[in-house]
Amino acid sequence: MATFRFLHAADIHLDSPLHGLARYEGVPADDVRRATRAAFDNLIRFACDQAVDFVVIAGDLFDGDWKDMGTGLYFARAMGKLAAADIPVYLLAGNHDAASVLTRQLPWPPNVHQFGSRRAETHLIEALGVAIHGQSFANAVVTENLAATYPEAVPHHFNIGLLHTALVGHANHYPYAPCSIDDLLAKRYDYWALGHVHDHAVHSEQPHIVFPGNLQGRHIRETGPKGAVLVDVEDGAVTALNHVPLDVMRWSRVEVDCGGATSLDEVNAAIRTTLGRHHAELADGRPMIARVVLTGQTVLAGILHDSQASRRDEARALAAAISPELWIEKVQLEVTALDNRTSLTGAPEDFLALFAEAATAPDLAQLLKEEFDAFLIAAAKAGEPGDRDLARVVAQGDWPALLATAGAALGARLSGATD
Ligand SMILES: [Mn+2]
Repeated sequence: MATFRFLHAADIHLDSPLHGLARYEGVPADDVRRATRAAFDNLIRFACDQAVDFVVIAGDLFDGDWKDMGTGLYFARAMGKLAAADIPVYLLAGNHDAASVLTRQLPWPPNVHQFGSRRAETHLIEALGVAIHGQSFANAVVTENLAATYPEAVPHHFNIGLLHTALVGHANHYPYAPCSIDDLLAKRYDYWALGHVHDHAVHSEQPHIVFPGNLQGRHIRETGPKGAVLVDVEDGAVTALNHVPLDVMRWSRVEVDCGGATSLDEVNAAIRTTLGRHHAELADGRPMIARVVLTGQTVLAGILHDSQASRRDEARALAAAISPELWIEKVQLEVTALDNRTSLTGAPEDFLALFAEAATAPDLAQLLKEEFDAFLIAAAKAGEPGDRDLARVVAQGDWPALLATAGAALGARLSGATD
């Protein structure tokens, strides 16, 4: 049997929007909007550079019905480039681009072979001794086991099963065209080119049962390198299988341990360090969109929860200093307060530290002002003799002075130095 290489892609979701960057000062909106096309451009260029013998696309090439003909015309041009390089493409429709979902059509170049949705079909590439079996989704919701009715393997050929399926199920994906690994093994094909699940996964190596994952992450649940799988076949056996990153922007979830932090400066320092390391290790030269997740037990838990918008703005500023192409989608708070015993013994010191910090940190002072304004005004009006100074600075709205005074008074009370 012949020696050849092919590219296996799926879940390209052309022209799908990227979620989570709306109204973000400085984000290049055009690049974000074009990301799925730019990743597909990478795939076309890679296929030509590697001179692959053919490309298979296992469903969800499109994200849904085209808003206009632009999406289809873009795809037709991309296929024209593969045609010029003599590379045929075999594709089927998944739940997002099922026959019933797409109301518009265009004639594809003759190098594009699309599987029908009425029954499983087989396309042969005789020059390579390859048989490709597949069936498109007729509707968005396919609950029957499509693989069960796929044709028998063609003898003396390298048999590829192209299928859009959730297998026996996946937490993040609808259970469409369900089937088991055993169902697939029973067909005695040489390679199952699957689509639908957006994470790259190799479920079997004898024969190969592979999800390439989607081509371009589109939101924070699609993190890490995204791309396609390059498969080398020699004399009927797979000799190499490589996941090739082709994405143009990369999503990442960055956990920052704030355990033990006692000031917002320490939290910011932890964000800066962790984000910087993460970016250096995982961005791979691409723009990166990160979600910062603050974790750990800290006395600052309450403050962090109350100042989420400031945290996001500060994280965005810290990110910009690491790289102008590092964006913060969101700061998520998973910090917890210290348990009661710890906070009882820790409170006075931490509370004083907070006041001390607030005197020189405008953000924190503002936050405390919002929290305590009403209380302090009421306290000042109560007119206790010892609170004269407090009453004066409250009246003047002199917050740095107020914090220093309140902090000193509080310290004195907590240490029992006053009666
Ligand atoms: Mn999909």
